[in-house]
Amino acid sequence: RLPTLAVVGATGAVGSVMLDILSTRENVWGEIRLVASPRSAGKRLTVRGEEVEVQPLSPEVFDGVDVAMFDVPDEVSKEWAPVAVERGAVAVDNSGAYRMDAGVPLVVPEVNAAQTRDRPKGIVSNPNCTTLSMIVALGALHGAYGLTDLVVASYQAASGSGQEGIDTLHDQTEKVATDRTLGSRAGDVRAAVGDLGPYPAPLALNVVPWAGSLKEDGHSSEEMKVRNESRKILGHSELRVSATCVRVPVVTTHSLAVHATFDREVRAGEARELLASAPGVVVQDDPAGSEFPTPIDVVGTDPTWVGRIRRSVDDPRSLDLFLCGDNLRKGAALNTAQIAEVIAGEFTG
Ligand code: 11C
Repeated sequence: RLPTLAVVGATGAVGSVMLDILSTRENVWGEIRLVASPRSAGKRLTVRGEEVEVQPLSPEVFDGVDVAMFDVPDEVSKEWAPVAVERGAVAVDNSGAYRMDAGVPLVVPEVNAAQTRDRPKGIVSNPNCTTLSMIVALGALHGAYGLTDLVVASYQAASGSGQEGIDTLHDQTEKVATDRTLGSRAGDVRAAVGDLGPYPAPLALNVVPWAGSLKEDGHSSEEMKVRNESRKILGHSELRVSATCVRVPVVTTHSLAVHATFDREVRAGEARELLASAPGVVVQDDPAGSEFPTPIDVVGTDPTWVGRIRRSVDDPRSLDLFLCGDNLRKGAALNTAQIAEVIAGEFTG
């Protein structure tokens, strides 16, 4: 029997990408049930070429469901993932609600797929999109050289903030598009864009060194997620991580500049070969030919793209890298789908 899947949050930014992914990957599912808030219920969406009516979130909607994916805010997952589990489903959660819970594995199939089975609460968690946009490549390097330190600067896309982020970036870009004087005086862009949407400063013609909420000692929640989730996924509780998370005027695809230090000396050429053969990683690294990943070229693709691979000038144990990953695909929907497929394998043998 093919397992039944519920997609909770089917109408959101990640949910729409999920329907595309479910329609294009090898089908491992029997029924696919689409679920959303009562506000979006009744809509008809296409998955696997068929129209399916969106059902309102309720305990009964999980009856007969084997795997329930959640792409909803933390508080919704917190309340509803246990309900799905109680009704017999395994929950795969893409919110931050359970990621650091000791009874919930945090899984990236290319790195730690086996941990999917160790789920005492019936929940498997999907990492934050910023962590996910680098961790497949870093997992491969860690396996070979043993990571000790990571210094990360992110360049995060607007769609990390959902549809509201995308709309804000487009609205602001429209407002600044034709006035060629903008950006030459402090405050002129701020006055031109008006509504800031979910951001603390204008995103058009700007970069904003902030993502998430304020945590201890001035770190943002996003920066703490990059640190804590990287440690958990790599099974490396001593890993030293410094992250600065920055929002940039890109619609979709997060980029990261990473300075990674290892237990032993590394060579850029060897690291490049290792990354090129790692599942889920593509190396694009020929600066002489202007070959390196950029978000507008990576968007819509599945792998983690890596370029600008250099050994640190001052430390033979360190590499500098630039990585890009589609934050809605591998960063969210694709990784969730991959975890769900690992679980589906338990049903079909
Ligand atoms: C962003 N990474 O780009 C965030 C969005 O913990 O799943 C995802 C937040 C999360 O704003």
